[in-house]
Amino acid sequence: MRYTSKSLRDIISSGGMARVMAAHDPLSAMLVEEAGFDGIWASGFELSAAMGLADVSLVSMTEHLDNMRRMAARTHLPIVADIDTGYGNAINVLYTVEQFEAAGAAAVVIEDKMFPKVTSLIADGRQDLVSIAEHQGKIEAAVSARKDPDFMIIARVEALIAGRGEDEALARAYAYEEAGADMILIHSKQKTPDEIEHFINAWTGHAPLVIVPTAYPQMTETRAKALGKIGLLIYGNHAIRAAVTGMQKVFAQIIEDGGIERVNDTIVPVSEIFRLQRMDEVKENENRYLR
Ligand code: SPV
Ligand code: MG
Repeated sequence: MRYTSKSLRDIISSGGMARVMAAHDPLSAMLVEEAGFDGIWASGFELSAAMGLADVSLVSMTEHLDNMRRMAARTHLPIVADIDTGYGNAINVLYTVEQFEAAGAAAVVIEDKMFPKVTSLIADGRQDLVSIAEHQGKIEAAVSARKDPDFMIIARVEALIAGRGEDEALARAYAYEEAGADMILIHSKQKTPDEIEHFINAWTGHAPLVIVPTAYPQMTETRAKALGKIGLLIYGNHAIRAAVTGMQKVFAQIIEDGGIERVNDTIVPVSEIFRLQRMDEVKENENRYLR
């Protein structure tokens, strides 16, 4: 059974806060599900990194969609697709949203940066934004393109990332809510939660907020819930960072030792990979069907 977009909307509209973890391929998406998160973040940053690329609009929509379909085929959780700027203007957004919904996403996040975008957390990044009116048009296009009313359109405000201050961030957030966004993602790269908490306390809109607390890890789930306005908390890049941590450690040890004997017991056994690959089902099917 695939969860529907409704399951994500259900959590949020009942006043809950959904916890969504990043993934970059079907296996990491499966591990997100097994760990007990409420959804999967189809992160542009993670997919770019997994392809050995910078997160600067190099990965094509087709590559992102292929990965989305593969993740959706192997998991049951709702998938929140990070579609960056929507791959162009409002006309491109119409097609992009249609494609991501058809590929199995439960929600899309569209940011108000100019295409091609530059990754948000980089120091001194070129952070050009489109006008408020242009992004409103893109959000309206996204809303009109969805088929399932429970498919969520999340507008992402990059004004704090671009250093434009809280007043502009709030103006943008209210404008995108007015354009029909179901939720507003407000992003910050400050090293403490102060900036984001100030914005959240100032927000008087009805749309629940979305945060990605990568830069300010002091923001625990308890602290986020206590703010009372957050519908979705995204762990933005912890799958790829965990994978890199694991591989760097093990590869270095093998080089140092000149063999695999010492690392063998420090990593999951091959049987664990067989379990994830459902080899038990393959065996059952062999018994049933192979003559
Ligand atoms: C991503 O994970 O691709 C994001 C979050 O957009 S961030 O990298 O923090 O901008
Ligand atoms: Mg992204």
